[in-house]
Amino acid sequence: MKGKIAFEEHMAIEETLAQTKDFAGDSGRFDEFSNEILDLDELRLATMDRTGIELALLSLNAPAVQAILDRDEAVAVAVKANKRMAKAVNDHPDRYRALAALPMQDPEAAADELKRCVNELGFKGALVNGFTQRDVEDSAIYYDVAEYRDFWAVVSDLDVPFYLHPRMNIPSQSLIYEGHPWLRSAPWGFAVETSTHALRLCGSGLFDDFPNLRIITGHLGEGIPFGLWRIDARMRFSPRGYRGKRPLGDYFREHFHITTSGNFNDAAFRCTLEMMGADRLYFSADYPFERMEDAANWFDSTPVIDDEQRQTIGRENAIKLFDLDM
Ligand code: GRE
Ligand code: ZN
Repeated sequence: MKGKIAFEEHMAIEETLAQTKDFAGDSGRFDEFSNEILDLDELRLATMDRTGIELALLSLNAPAVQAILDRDEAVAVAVKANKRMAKAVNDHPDRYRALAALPMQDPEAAADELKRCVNELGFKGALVNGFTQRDVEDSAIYYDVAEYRDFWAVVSDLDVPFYLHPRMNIPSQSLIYEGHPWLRSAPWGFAVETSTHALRLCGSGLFDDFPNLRIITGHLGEGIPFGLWRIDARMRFSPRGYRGKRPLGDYFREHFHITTSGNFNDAAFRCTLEMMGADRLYFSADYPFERMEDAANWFDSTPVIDDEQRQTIGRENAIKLFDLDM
């Protein structure tokens, strides 16, 4: 399919590149991977051309800003990354838009940077890599807590989507993975971490306060669509501490938007489609952690959807979600 729009497509800057080294595959591949994640010109555009991706919304790699302990440094790195993305959009206005990196260490600074990116640079939303650390390594702050309500008010006012992207949990919260480092990372731990954060948002009353908030999760919803019925079923018996006014599934179906990034599987896609509906699903690749070719070859031929739904999920839904001028 031509004309696809993808929006979990990562770039890096010098300051954040090294963090991706462990994820690039064997060490021999890091040079190639570095080229791919740093390049925002011919290499990436040629791959998009080959795979029918017309437009990519760029975002910074993970965990990047969210793992910086010092507030001022976090602001500086976010600003620098956003500047790089703004340049790419400016250089290739038909091929790129951008999602802002945000210094969540300081909710007010994060809100200000989002305002600046949206109002002055034309960014289409934010992509944040899970919880933020702050001041000390052993910290993990989730965005359902009270100090982020004013931040969410700004997201709501701007009316732009917020992509909640995975990161790895901190060691002190990873005892369950002891002796199995692979479990802590992209194959499993990313989804546990990110889905739990998403459920915290749902259970905090956030969406009662801000009924227009739109949260995006990748990887076909980080496992939540598969578990959604059971969450609501069991919540009737153990709702302790749940602060939403309505069943959790209502919030998830109304406020969450889900991409195919890095999860190119018919069975999981069928489940997500059935739980969320075709108007909540979007194509994305997760380049360069995934190959655009793998994402596109699967999406373009999956028998789970017909060609009309392929247009909707591959393109039209994204135009609406981000109010794109195309
Ligand atoms: C991602 O961006 O989704 C990602 C990483 C690192 C490893 C795998 C992966 O940031 O999917
Ligand atoms: Zn990603």
